[in-house]
Amino acid sequence: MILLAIPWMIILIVSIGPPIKKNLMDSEQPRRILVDTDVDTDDVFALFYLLKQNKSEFDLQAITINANGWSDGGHAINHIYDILFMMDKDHIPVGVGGEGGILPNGTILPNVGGFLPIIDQGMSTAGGCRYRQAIWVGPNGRQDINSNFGLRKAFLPQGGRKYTPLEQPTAQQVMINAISGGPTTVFLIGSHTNFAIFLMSNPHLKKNVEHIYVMGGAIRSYCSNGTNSTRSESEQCSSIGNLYPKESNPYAEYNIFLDPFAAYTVLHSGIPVTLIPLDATNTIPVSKDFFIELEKRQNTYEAQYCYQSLKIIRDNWQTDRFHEDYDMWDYFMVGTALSIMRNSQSYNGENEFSEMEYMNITLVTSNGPYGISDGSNPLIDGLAVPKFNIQKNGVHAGHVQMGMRDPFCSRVGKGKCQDGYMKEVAGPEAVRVLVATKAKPSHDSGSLLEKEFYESFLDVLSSPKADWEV
Ligand SMILES: [Ca+2]
Repeated sequence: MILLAIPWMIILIVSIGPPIKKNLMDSEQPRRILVDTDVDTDDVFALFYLLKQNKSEFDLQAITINANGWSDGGHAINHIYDILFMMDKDHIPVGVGGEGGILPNGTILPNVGGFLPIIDQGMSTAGGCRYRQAIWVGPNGRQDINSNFGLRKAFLPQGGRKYTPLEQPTAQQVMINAISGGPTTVFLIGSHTNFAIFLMSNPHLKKNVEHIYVMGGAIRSYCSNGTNSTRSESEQCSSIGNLYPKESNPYAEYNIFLDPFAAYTVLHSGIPVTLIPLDATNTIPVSKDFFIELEKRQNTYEAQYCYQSLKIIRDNWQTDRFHEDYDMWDYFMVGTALSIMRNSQSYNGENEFSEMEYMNITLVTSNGPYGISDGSNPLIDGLAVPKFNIQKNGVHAGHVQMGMRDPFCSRVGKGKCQDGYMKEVAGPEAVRVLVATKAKPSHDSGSLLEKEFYESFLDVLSSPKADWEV
């Protein structure tokens, strides 16, 4: 019996050999990443954290810019180019927007995207910017973000790459090139316009998108009294979102509100999504202890740029609650995502920095009653066949918020708009996503820094150039 068993053992070993070897080889490949960003200050810190990782582990393939958020296209590109030049990463392609449009029948013309939410894209990139009205133009808004309070030109070195209108690679082309190259993980840290248009235009490339990590949304966000609420409690909170002013829509978070239909398209794409919403980022503000420690650790240009940026924001903060209210939005998402990716055997998102939980959610894109055309919704208004074949009486066919002071949304009592609300639901409309709920405390009980990610961010930012970069 023993002799008879030996050939079978050999066959077994031979047959299981190659797959194990292949897995080992796969795990040695760098993880390919694409970042779509609106180039706010926290996006820059997120890029620092990502680009200072070992390239043989995490390899940033491309950056695309959604220019319907906190910064304008040309400024945003030059900001990114200067950062990449400072970090010796000039090889990374950068794309933004593009001309074109989406026809009334839903046909997406080439190279469209980035300047308007999908719902408003016609034959040009000019429009009412209904959602972008949530972002004010002057000080503390786009004016400051575009220039990073003047620090961009004062601090960053300028390389050879500059924004050139009409010659700039488009976001869509850069996404196609990067994602065609192999399995790619996508980080969305602004509105979802570019990536939703990519998915709608290139269904054959969907298989190359391994996973999507999103900073955005508010699900069970903290109430103003500081307690982490359950859903039923959150509905009693005055606001779970972070729009300003909040009277018209107390539910939405900026990134999602800037293009709810795009975010719905991404969430319901069938690609696995992990979400880092306000629920989690509210628990990791730029604390006073972190700020003091950052000031002490200024041995790299990245740490200096980060500190000087935060100091300007703190010094201009309109209340004395900067250290409680200014959170680590996009860089906490990138930190959590990379930690999850390092733990790729885990299905529950185990990571160093954040508690995680599965939730069943969908995304609100319009407000009931559905199917009544009131002139607010270009997906249905005046069209015999609704755009993108949406249902005439379905969830996309209601009133769409027209602006921050839309009378429909500001009605007393019911009628508060929910465009961009990431809502927990049951049934077929729900998508099961992994959600970050709370930043983890520091592993080191003796540390002055309360959260684990504070320490990691400081370590990464203050680390000198490694051997592989020299
Ligand atoms: Ca952002």
